[in-house]
Amino acid sequence: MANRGGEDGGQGGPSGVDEVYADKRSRVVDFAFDDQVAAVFPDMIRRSVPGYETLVALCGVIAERYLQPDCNVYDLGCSLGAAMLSIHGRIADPSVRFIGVDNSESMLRQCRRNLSGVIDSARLRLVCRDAREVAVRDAGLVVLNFTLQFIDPADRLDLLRRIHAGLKTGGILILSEKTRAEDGGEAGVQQALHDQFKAANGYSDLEIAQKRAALEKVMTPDGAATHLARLRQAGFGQAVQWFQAFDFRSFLARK
Ligand code: GEK
Repeated sequence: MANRGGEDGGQGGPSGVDEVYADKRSRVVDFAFDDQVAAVFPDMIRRSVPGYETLVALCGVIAERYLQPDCNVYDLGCSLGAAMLSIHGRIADPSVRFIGVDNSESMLRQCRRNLSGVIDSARLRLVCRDAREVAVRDAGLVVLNFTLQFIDPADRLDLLRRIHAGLKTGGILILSEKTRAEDGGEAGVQQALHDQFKAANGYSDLEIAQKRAALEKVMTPDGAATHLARLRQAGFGQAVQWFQAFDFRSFLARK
């Protein structure tokens, strides 16, 4: 991950508008969650991930249904804290604690600003660390929203096993990912629809192409069947897909 927003980096637009890939680059470097991305991230993810706002809001509803008292809520790859804000908005119980983890200092700095004054600091811990190195304990809910896809595929099962081990009985994992259609024909349709979604949100063909090139080496999506099989292998007796918008899906797994 080499893009530090300098050298051949693009622009953060006015008031948080994503223009990171708007200008032609002589060389597209690997995507990184740096200061430039953190400054425009809410706009970037809303315009790039179909259904993102709905999915985040529904995380709060799911928490309301399943969360037990006196437990930890982990958000691994929390970015700016959207899922924690959604869950906190639905869960008034002061015995529930929030632990946000992200390995990008830039993202976590902005997350801290977003959450301070909203979630009581005594109930909130923000940790700058690799999700693979975090000990999960007494968890009622673990959120992995669009994070596993950035983790080395060889490490994914082990991470899910550790999450399963750290969940209380009855605790849940919400796993949201861009998925890869396993059928070649469907893959083409899904990619065309995703491109259409981004174009409808004002991204140019150049922006779409440069962003895709930047993500190529750092993001590795799996198929939906692979996710469900891996969740079961990790020990989750129950795992279902509860959401889909084009190729973006979310799974709910219960211990
Ligand atoms: C949201 N969940 O708004 N360990 C910890 N964090 C990581 C790792 C890792 N190994 N790899 C990447 N990240 C958020 C959106 S964005 C998804 C998640 C996207 C972090 C990375 O720094 C970034 O903040 C986040 O995972 C992925 O619902 O932009 O497509």
